[in-house]
Amino acid sequence: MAKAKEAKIRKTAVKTYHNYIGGEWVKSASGEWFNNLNPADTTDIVGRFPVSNEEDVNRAVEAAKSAATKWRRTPAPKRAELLFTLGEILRENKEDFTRQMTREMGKVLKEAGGDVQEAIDCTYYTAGEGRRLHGFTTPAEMPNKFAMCVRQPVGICGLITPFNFPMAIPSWKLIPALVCGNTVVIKSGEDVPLSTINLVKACEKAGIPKGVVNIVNGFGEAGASLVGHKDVRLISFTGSTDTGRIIAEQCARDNKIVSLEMGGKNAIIVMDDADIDNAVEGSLWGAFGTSGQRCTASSRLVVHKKIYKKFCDKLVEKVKQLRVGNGLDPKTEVGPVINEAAMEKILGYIHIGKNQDKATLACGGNRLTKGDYAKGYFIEPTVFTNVKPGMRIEQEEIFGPVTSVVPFATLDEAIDIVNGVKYGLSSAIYTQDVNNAFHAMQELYTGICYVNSATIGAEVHLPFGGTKGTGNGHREAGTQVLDIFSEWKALYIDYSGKLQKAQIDAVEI
Ligand code: UN1
Repeated sequence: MAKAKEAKIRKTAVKTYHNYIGGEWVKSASGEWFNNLNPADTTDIVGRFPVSNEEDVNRAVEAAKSAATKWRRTPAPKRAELLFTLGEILRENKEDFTRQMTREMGKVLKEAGGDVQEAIDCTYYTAGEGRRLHGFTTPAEMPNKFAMCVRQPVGICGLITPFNFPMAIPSWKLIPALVCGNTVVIKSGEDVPLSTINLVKACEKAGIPKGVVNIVNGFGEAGASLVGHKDVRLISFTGSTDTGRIIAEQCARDNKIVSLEMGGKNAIIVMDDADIDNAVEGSLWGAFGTSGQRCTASSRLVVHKKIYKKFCDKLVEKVKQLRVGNGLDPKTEVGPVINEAAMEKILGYIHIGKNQDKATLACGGNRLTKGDYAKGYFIEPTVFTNVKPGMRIEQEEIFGPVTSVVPFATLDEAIDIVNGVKYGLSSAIYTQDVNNAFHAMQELYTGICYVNSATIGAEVHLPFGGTKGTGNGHREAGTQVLDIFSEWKALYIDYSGKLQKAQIDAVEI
């Protein structure tokens, strides 16, 4: 009896979610499911989600194909009207979506709210493109001939999204893809499927036609099938550099468009003329916000040796006071990391920092296991000092609540340190000297650069992306993202009534 009751509770307590294909919420072809766990309390099952395979992806791509012509021919301002409605729906549901995001991803409520807000901002801003999507005209070289350029959609887009910004990053890809007239298949991040489903449900509610937006949930098999599908014209991926490289290779073989946003090893330079307290606050936020799980995280603090000790003392004192815990508790400042594998990787880097690099562990360094902590993936905010350029913790992306403080003597030396990694996403400098600021802005080879602010906090109307190992030259957000999701078409109209040969016929002057 007791057992039956327990089974019933479990059945009703764990909600089941589905794939969205061709306007229907459907099970996966295999009928398999996976549990989505709360990383702050792994006894809390957020929901069960379909494990999708090639068959599911084929169906989703088929649905996207069926919807493509009508959507492409829908005038862009009309497509955008639906997106404005979507923005309204996201705004109305912000609180719910925020709580659900914290529960499945772990980031603290304020930051989850920021994540949903970023999706709202992206939706309103990019929907505005429906009445712009500017092309251009230019003179033709022959008389009585007109030349112009317009954007055309690329076709079916596969969007593969990560765990760390469960609604913002899918929106960065989805909204511009839609405003440009593409249809899409999203493969959600396996640790955060609920937030992406919330976004897709909002699209359904906004009246976006069936088949225009499809979502398959699951793991690598679904992602690989999407990348390998012959009818998918474009892959937009955010995630690890290793996976991105595999995707790029496959896309090169199939001649697909591919846009990649990958790792970072971002740094803040703190000059001896900086406002130290402001720099410490910025470093704290940049390094430990989202438990360091941002591509833009400030995982290196490159500090002038004249103020090095003072800066480190102040920083460590503040880091020790950070409140680690369940993100649903409004007092929490640092939540858990996403899953066990991530926790092991981060602890592995802490071990490397201590034993191989032989940097000084100034604070933190351990998994938290007492009481409720034991149920989740909590790591103490960790600071390494006396870190030297070239050490592994200084070079490799850790993606956790760990930062390294590196001393330097001159600004040019600091710039070399910041640039001396394989990534190039974000950088920052704290200084009160305008010459230092402009020199750094010129020399730091990153896609984003901040002055007197941390390396995180990009806004949606500016381009987002990085140099070197961070990406492949594309930029998301801003109007620049339109260059990913549309292709240029050059149009020539000859109204001379006769054959005119460009480059060959002489034009009388
Ligand atoms: C990411 O880290 O993958 O600039 C995205 C920021 C956020 C987006 C980060 N607006 O930190």
